[in-house]
Amino acid sequence: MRGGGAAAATPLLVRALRGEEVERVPAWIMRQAGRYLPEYRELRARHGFLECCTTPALAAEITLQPMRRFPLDAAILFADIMTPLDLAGVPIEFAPGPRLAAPVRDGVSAAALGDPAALARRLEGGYLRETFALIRAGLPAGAALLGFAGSPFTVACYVVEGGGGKGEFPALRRLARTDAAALRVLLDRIAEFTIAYLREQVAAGADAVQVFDSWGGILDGDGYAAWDLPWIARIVDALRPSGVPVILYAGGAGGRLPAAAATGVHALSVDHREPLDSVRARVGGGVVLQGNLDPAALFAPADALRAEVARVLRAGGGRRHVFNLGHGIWPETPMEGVSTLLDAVRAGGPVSP
Ligand code: 1CP
Repeated sequence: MRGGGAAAATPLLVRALRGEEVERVPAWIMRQAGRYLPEYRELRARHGFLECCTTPALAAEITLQPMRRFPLDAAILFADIMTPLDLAGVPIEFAPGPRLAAPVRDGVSAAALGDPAALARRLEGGYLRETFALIRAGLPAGAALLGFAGSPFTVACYVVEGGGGKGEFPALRRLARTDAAALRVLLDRIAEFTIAYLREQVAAGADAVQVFDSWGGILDGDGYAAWDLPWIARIVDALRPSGVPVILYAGGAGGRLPAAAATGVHALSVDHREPLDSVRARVGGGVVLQGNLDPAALFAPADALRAEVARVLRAGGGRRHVFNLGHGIWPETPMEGVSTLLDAVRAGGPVSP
């Protein structure tokens, strides 16, 4: 009974994120609320996407939907990486990915994107408190409640392009070479929105937060160091006094994972391209690793899926590991796959030190 009542109440996921020895590897699934769930599709048929994100009862209901079906170790707030911009008054539509009628491609538009202080005032004590309270009330015992935001670079990809396009984001990559000052103003502005949004999530009771940097991998090494990591580090620094663990999803980071770890994040969520044991050899023992089953594995027959889960657990080494996919779950995913995956992680057995 290490530490008595208060320590016993700390969710398994949070203890794992702190690097403590845990009784088993915790598991949750990126984008676990959403389109593969019939109850989500049913609710979305009656409500708009942005309405779902910012209405406490709807956001809480969608957050809890996967928790009712599956033995997940964390719930993650239902929202989108563009939600803080929407709250700051930037006109955004979803079809189904984000679309901006007025992409930002110069310093004047970047500076006019909205007022971070006004957003912070609007957020403080607002809808997120009610949303988190509703989620907390329905959360299974022992499960953690995660908040999240996009990285400033990844959000800027959509803001400069005006949408997702082919995922290459040429408009932003061109801007970095033609008007670096404008891109800096934009990233500063988005980082301020993000810090206000994450601070409010922490105040509302988030046990940990994840920063989704889905697109940093499109940059070359110098670009990653220049345009992505400094703004992630700023967010980590801003949250450090709260003591709340920060997970960074570093999609496509590959060889730059050690640089990503140097931002001071508690955990790195890595994509499926490389086994966790070889990632561990490069990043050292100081950071928790999260991941990294290929989302396509959920379509495999149950035995093959179990074997892949076992392989990921072995590569994770049983300690300083949080089980997850290497990227968000696909909308067509069969639900049996999710059950098989989570049962297999739990059956992975007690962790040997
Ligand atoms: O029709 C609908 O219902 C909208 C589809 C949808 C959903 C369900 C979008 C539009 N966003 C979301 C929810 C969402 N987005 C969540 C909460 C779900 C959960 O975790 O349970 C999260 C964490 C996100 C984060 C997000 N949005 C990322 C980062 C994670 C990743 O997968 O890389 C990114 C890149 C986005 C942008 C976005 N929003 C929506 C779509 C379809 C996309 C990506 C497509 C594109 O690039 O065009």
